[in-house]
Amino acid sequence: MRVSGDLALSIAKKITKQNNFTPRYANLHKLYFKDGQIIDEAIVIYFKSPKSFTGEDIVEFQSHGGIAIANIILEECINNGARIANGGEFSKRALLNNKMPIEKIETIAKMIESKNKKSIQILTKNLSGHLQNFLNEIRQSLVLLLAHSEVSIDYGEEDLPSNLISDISNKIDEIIHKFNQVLKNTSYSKKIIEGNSISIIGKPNVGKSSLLNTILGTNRAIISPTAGTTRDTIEELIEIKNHLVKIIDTAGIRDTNNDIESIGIEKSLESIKKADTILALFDISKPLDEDDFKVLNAIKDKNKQSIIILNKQDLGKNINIKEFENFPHQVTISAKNKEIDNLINSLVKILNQNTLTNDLSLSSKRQEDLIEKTKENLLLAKENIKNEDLEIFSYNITESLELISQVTSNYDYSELLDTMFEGFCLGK
Ligand SMILES: Nc1nc2c(ncn2[C@@H]2O[C@H](COP(=O)(O)OP(=O)(O)OP(=O)(O)O)[C@@H](O)[C@H]2O)c(=O)[nH]1
Ligand SMILES: [Mg+2]
Repeated sequence: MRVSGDLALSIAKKITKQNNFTPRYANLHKLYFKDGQIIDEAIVIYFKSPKSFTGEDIVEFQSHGGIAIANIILEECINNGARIANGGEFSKRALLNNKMPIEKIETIAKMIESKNKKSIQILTKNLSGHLQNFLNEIRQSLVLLLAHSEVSIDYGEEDLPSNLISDISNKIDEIIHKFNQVLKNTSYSKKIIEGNSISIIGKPNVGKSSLLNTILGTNRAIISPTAGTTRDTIEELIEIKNHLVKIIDTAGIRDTNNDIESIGIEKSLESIKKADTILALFDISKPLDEDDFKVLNAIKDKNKQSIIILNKQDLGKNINIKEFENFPHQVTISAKNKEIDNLINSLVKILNQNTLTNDLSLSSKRQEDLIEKTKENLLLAKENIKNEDLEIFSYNITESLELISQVTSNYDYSELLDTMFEGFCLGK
């Protein structure tokens, strides 16, 4: 347990009935109730302000495990003047006391949420000043552009070197290109951090939910011989050979008059659009029908990877596979008999194409928004320099500088703070 703030030390003194705490020393102390009765023994460490995580006085209690002991110590802290921290309050205080820059806090928040090793690998890069360096470089280029422009304004347009406009334009293009790369890498990293979404689609009864269950190794979805069993999409996160994936089971696609089923089918079609990879299921034991063609149509022109899955191989083959000629990935499985190895291999091959790059990625929506807005201003600047509108150009560059400064500097973000920190776990 961690207590932060002006009262931290006095609370520690009251609970331990000790007066001497050497900062940063771990000592075993008895902990007492107010009436003198012993609660437990615990290691108590005092971090004197400003040398602590929050920058304030902090006392940490390392008690024996178990919820009951922890709750009792917590209660005693509260009885002596502490209160329960709000979500992310420790990090918020660290930020306000200049112990940690905002972009680092955003990265840590993402790391806490992370569910696999690859995500951590991506995010730790952001802790080592990658982003700071990148933005400094951009900032220097912008300052240089601004200087060029200001000088030209001062000296009058007759002194403008003939190639100045094209030089400035090219420089802006270079910066925008760098931003685009970072944004692209960010959306790519996000997939790794949040999980590639993989949608299982097909007409009713082909075994979509059976496949979901077999992949998960649990009875997550209801399975039945009645067509139209799954009415709503079901999402589950799972790690497949070190790849985090979000598997989505959907309602079977077919013509229906049932209102509820129709809503489910709308969601299935929506899920095709959102998915990174599609698993399209067909029953190998029956000839393709109209509904199967509807499914094929829905994935035909999509610019994303699809695997054609011929399920129910245990029932024998009665399908014309010519219809699948244009799809490079095809596997035959039995979801019911848990024979899905070739599907997993095929899927892993697709997922392996997402190899990690060393490029920078952003770790929050706030950072992305600021980069997008900076980009917009630079596009305006480019337009204005073409029209030799130097003053407006300078204004656009100044705006851009201000915007990218906000990515890393403790700018005025008071209203942003609460929304940002409430997503944090307690005690972080
Ligand atoms: N023989 C055989 N039957 C299977 C196989 N996979 C699924 N089934 C059966 O097919 C029926 C339908 O399976 P579900 O998994 O509910 O099918 P679904 O595609 O989710 O169906 P909807 O939710 O209605 O769209 C069930 O009776 C399953 O037991 C398989 O590989 N072989
Ligand atoms: Mg189903």
